[in-house]
Amino acid sequence: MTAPNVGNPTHPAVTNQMRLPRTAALGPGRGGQQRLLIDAPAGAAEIYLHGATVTSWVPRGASEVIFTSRQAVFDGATAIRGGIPLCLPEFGVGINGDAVPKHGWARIAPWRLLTVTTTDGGGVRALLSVSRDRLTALYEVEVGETLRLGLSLRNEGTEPRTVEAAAHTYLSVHDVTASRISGLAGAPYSDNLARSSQEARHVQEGDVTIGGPVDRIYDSAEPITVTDPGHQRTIGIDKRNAPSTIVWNPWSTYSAPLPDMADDEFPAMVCVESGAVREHAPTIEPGASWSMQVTLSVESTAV
Ligand code: TA6
Repeated sequence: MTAPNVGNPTHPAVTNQMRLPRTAALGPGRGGQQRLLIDAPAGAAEIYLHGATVTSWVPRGASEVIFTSRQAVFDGATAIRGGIPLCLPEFGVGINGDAVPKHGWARIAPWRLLTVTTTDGGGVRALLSVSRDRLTALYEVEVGETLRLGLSLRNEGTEPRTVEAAAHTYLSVHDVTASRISGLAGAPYSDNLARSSQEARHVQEGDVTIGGPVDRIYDSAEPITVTDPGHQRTIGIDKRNAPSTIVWNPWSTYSAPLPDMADDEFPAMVCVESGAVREHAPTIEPGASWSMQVTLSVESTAV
């Protein structure tokens, strides 16, 4: 996938004039929110324009890969609980610890759908964009046997700008306690659940397994594999220019207070997020762009 060109000022289409391929439809989804529904030979997906949130991806012949809570709120204001929200231009409370809204404005902004086209591999490619505060984001979502995400940011301002970005990918797993997350062995990480910053720094030993709340930011750009034995599959995550990997499961401890997540859902999800956050946040010069790519894939382990 080539990075979308955010330098091109002539965006070709607005939503209501766009021609869609026969494998895509734009209309009201949950809560009446605008949703692009894709049902192509290579895979199906749903993308809400609210936050450009991909809430479903089903490669052809496979089952749902993305977790979205049945209690997620679709009101055009609240961040969608699940899917692949985009944290931008801050991750969490940001580098200075005081960012509002949490995870940045882009995940709760109405994105514009610019184009929807078919791909050679029997899939569909959607291009979305949002601009605010002298930052323009272009987001290319290519739905097929793999799910390819390309985020490109352009600094339209006159000063250099440091921006955090992450694809907050909620993966659907059969039983999180049976999953293993490989690819992070040896990576340093910061534990957001540590009592103090002195206790927060660790180095990952072996695979990550989950038997309680986990909320960690790893310094790692390595490809990740998540085993999902109950669904007889492994999920792969490959990235380019995404030096941070975040792993999150709230467990019952932190999911119970969340009104938009049911109490029995935490075992069926794990977030393995790809981005560039904290000390890895890129500084973008005026007029310059920065981009990252994330590719999800699924391999069956059924015998
Ligand atoms: O990516 C992990 C994290 O930053 C956690 O700290 C946790 O709060 C999670 O995201 C969800 O955040 P949200 O604002 O969607 O409730």
